[in-house]
Amino acid sequence: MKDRFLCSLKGQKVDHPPIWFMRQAGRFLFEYRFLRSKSGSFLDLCFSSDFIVAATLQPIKRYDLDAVIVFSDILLLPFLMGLKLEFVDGLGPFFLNPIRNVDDINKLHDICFVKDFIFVLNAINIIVKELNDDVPLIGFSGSPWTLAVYMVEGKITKNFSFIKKLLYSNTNVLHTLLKKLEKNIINYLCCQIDYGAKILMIFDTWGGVLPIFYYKLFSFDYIINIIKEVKLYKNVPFIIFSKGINRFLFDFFKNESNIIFDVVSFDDSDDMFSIVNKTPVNIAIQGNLDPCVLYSDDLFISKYVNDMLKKCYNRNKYIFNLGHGVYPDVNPYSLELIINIIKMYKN
Ligand code: 1CP
Repeated sequence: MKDRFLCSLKGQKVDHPPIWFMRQAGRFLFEYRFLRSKSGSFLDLCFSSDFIVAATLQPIKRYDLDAVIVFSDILLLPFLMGLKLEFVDGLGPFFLNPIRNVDDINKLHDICFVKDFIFVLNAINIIVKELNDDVPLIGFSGSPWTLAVYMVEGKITKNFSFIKKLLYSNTNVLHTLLKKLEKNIINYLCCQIDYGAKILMIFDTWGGVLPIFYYKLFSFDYIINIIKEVKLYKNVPFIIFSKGINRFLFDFFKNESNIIFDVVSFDDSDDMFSIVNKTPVNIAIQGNLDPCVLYSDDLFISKYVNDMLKKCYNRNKYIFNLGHGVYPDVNPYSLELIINIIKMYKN
């Protein structure tokens, strides 16, 4: 079926739930590792339109998927705003000059759109032509809070002490940084629409490290502002990825009827039954299969996925995905298995 994803978001009947996987373009695929081994650093690859096109299309060439996500990284935005970034194999990203005070924030420059991001935007343009309107391309950005976490901590962290120090001792400085990010993210997402992205996604991977009562002020309100502004420009569907904040969202759904985002990508912490019950019918549900299930054998995967589908298959506006991205050491075959299970599922 053509464009299963957008049909499902419009509430139309689809033959089976749309399927895609977070981090479907990347390290778990042999063909990605092959391309990567022939090229320079990860960052070099992120700046090559040819590589972006190739890596984005790899999963759709291998699997029958209903969306592609542009191969890029949320950390390119702070890099282009002036933070020195390195990706160290096995260790992850490092900012060599992390943000620690207002002077550091003042040194960040606004991105020059479309010039600074032209390598991604040109790639989006080529990919969309190649996809021929059969499946949509998902554009994305990190949330201001999640980007700020990396920019202030400088690297992957366990206790988030630098960003929380800023939050508790210099709140206004943190808001200055979040506001600056918000403005650049809005521009970036609008450009992605201009070049052909049909759906946009905001990754708030670290929202859940905020105390629940601060989540709204330091993360959610910024995400909502971004969505409002971008939708004024063009009304494309928005997915929010809500790692660790289901409790907040369920309370929000109880009290708020005018919801501006279209899809929530749920992590694996709640049972699908409770997600279906607590999410309003006009909001699409995406997720929440534990990515580690993909390490198991066929029988277990099949039982687990079938149990999950029982709880959500008949819900209008349900999109299959994992609760987080595909891990790099997963066997690519297990994705194919899951796709077949969904396609063959009978109620
Ligand atoms: O080849 C390599 O070694 C680099 C590994 C890699 C890849 C393939 C990184 C480094 N980023 C990416 C691509 C990427 N990152 C995509 C496009 C591919 C796809 O989704 O199919 C996307 C959407 C992201 C987004 C991203 N980057 C997030 C948000 C989503 C999430 O997984 O929580 C975050 C937190 C990052 C930071 C990042 N980038 C890379 C690393 C190692 C990290 C640190 C966090 C991590 O380990 O995932």
